[in-house]
Amino acid sequence: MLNLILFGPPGSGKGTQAAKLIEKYNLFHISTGDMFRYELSNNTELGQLARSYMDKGQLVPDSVTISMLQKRVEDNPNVKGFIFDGFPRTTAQAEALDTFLSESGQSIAGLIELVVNEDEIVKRILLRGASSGRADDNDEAIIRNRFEEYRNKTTPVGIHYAALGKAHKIEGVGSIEEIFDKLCETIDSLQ
Ligand code: B4P
Repeated sequence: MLNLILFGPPGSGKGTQAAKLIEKYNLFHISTGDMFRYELSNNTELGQLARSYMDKGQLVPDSVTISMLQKRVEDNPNVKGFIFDGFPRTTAQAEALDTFLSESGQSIAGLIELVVNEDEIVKRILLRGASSGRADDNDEAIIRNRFEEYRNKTTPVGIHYAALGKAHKIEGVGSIEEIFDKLCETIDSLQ
């Protein structure tokens, strides 16, 4: 199994690149952001809970996120591997992921970080906000709060995998194709 974490700040292009990578490598895409938005659009209890955090640019609590993610992994035992997009976002999520993967003899092959600066992020997300209908994409203060959450709570995840010798960085500014090529080079070096 090839299990990859696509890492980087909000709006760094994780979702954009994951869509291309799953086609090339035939992997199963898990985006926690997409899962929460699905629950939200169906107005489920989980969706309502997630909305109260997402609309403020805050992370949804670990307890909720980890069990949702674990279930999605366990529901798909026969895939070639997973691309985790937007997960893990805290050290507790990373430790939980490592533990439940190891329980089935699996592990993370690598974490690949898309490096993009804050001003570029704000520009991209506001542009997306014009058409996405996402409440968290339309307000610069909320976008900057998402970046702050990333800086405080999510960057330790990169450090966690760097300590295991599994972290890789890629410049995330440039054309989508250029970034995709660099990602593929890194993934091919892991196999
Ligand atoms: P996510 O859905 O993960 O949202 P994101 O960070 O905005 O997306 P991404 O980095 O994938 O950017 P994209 O490719 O779309 O999270 C949303 C919220 O859900 C979080 O704030 C949090 O509240 C909650 N959540 C999710 N996971 C969680 C977890 N594990 N724990 C707790 N809470 C969680 O790209 C962005 C834009 O840039 C697009 O418009 C795209 O077209 C553009 N773009 C992409 N590549 C580009 C390039 N090379 N050049 C120019 N523009 C580019």
